[in-house]
Amino acid sequence: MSQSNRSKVAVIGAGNVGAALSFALTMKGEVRELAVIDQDIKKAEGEVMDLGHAMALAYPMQIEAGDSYELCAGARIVVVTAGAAQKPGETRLDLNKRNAVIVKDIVHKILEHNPNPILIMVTNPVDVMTYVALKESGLPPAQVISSGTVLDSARFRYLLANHFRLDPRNLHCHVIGEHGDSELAVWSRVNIAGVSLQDFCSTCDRECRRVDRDHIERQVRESAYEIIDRKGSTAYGIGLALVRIIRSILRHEESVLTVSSLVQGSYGIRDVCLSLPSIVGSSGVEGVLDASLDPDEEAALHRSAAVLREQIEMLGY
Ligand code: 6V0
Repeated sequence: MSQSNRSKVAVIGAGNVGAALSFALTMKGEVRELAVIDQDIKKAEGEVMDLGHAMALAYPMQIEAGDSYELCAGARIVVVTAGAAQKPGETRLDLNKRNAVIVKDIVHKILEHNPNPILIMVTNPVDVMTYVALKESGLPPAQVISSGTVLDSARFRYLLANHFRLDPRNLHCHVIGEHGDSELAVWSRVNIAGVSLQDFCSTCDRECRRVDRDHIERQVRESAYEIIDRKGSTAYGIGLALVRIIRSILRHEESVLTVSSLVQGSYGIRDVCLSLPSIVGSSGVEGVLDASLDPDEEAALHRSAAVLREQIEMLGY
């Protein structure tokens, strides 16, 4: 890490997510140096020119664009958002295979110029791609993480906060497992300003309906589809979720975030990457909060791990 600039971030992929992340980093003044890399060099250059003009209005930093992985040199964090979108008629497995080829290639190119970064994967299916990046890079598991269900947990907080008419920042609640259809909301641990869900509902005088758990959980799980159906892609939420993770690493905040990383025995699960509440600091994932879950939740987490394990095996790992 001695060669790295502790606040340089490189973003691979200048598409919707890469651009939203770069904009959010610029607006928040989180980094001193930003590199944006895309095989479509004009796209990367266009985004960086546009961001450059915001510099005098936001926070100064150095930004550069290109198609060369040399730009990753010295970055403490490299975020991988490059990937192919699903083609009409293409199966999920075919997309997985295509993105696995892209991710393998990108990871090797990053390491040629930067042997010890923290990798943050975003490309979907993100838990599977995190596993591919881990195996291909040979980096310590703590340093290969993904946005996992950080965004899903934020959606869960937002929806519950709307229900209770409260500030979402006063809600602690997590979505864990796969970032995808088998994910689960951990209702047993919902905490509203220090009060359990059960106690909060029994003392609340707002006369709202009982929390419709299935409805909220379905909304969390399906919101990406709903947004994509309306505007073609999701970007702002994931952009800010990534900024939250990056800040916790660069400032060693040790925030508890549901990033995805290699699970090494929690709840008896091994050799798969999925999201659990994790302590995120300057060396990546520094610990996992794997306190007991309700039996139904633990069973659902095992099912989610099995779904991911099957996808990993289908890629030949
Ligand atoms: P996009 O807008 O199509 O951008 C992808 C970018 O990647 C394009 O600019 C491409 O030129 C570039 N690219 C493709 N292949 C390569 C390569 N080999 N090397 C360099 N650049 C390359 O997609 P968008 O930004 O919307 O999404 C990117 C990925 O993020 C997709 O896999 C999404 O499914 C995934 N998302 C993951 C989320 C999460 O929570 N994990 C959330 C949103 C999107």
